[in-house]
Amino acid sequence: MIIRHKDLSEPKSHEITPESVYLKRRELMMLGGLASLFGVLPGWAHAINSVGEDASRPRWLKDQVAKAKEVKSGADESLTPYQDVTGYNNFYEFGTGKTDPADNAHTLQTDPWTVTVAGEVEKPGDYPLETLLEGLTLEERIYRLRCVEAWSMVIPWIGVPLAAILKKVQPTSKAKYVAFTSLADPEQMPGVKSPFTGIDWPYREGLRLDEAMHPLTLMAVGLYGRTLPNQNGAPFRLVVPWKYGFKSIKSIVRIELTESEPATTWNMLAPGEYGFYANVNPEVDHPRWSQSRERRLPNSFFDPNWVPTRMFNGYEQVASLYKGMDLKRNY
Ligand SMILES: Nc1nc2c(c(=O)[nH]1)N[C@H]1C(S)=C(S)[C@@H](COP(=O)(O)O)O[C@H]1N2
Ligand SMILES: [Mo]
Repeated sequence: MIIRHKDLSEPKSHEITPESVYLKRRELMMLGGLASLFGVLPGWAHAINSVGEDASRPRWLKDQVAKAKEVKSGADESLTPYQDVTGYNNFYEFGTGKTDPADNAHTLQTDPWTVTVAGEVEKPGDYPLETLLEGLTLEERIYRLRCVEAWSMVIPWIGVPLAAILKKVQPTSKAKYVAFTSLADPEQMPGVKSPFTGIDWPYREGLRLDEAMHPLTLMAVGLYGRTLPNQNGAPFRLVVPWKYGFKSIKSIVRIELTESEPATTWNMLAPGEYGFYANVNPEVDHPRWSQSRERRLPNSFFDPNWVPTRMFNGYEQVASLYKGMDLKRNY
């Protein structure tokens, strides 16, 4: 069954991938199972099988991920291969190099995982991840991810709208923002120990409540039909497809509803370069580089694969959230 969200689907004709190019999750799993019996695997199925991150995940999460339903979400472009999605990452808790997270994040312990819900909510508390997701149907959504560094990917996430989780914990009438905090454990995360990032740990992010409630805003627990690899923010991370990637905070341990705008990591570090809103906007350049185009991965030095950057990363249905706001000032 396909759940259709009308306001989410507006694929552009040039972006449509022929159905045959996109191997469906279940077909892949069957194929993977069959093929491994005979010792032949398509390249990326092999890559997934060889990662093995699923082995350390709890049964309940694997089962829930396996039952995810496809939702058309407007980015039916060619998917960025699994190897790039899981091998080229920003996750400074594990180092600042693009391959550091894939090399180092195996030390992250993701089960059991507890999320503290605090602040302006009727039902605060320490929630096991299983309880937060209980009774919710996971959705598979293909989103573009546009990093502020001017590269981008197309990723098939698995998750639930943040709105469904907020509904469980019931924001009070005073709640105006949602503040998120990542795990910051120097024992598990070598980057947290390192003096080189200048980041005041833990990594923090935030959204206005109406942004948080928007149906595009996802809490992801998987990608490519599997639970999230550690380097992509296991076991539970935010995905806000119309904002620069740094808003999509990983490995979340705390969600706090607040009355005032929360402090956010990149804004604390360089307020002139990274704003609270961070909406993808080709007309507002980063002080040190243009934001009018992006390198779509996979690419290479000789074939950078530049594509034009689109307002709100192509998710123009969010424009009404910012009516009357000067997006040059609120970058
Ligand atoms: N906790 C935490 N979350 C984070 C980051 C980080 O360094 N730490 N990097 C952000 C940036 S800059 C990007 S582009 C995305 C990258 O997500 P991906 O590695 O899954 O593609 O994660 C974001 N979330
Ligand atoms: Mo980023």
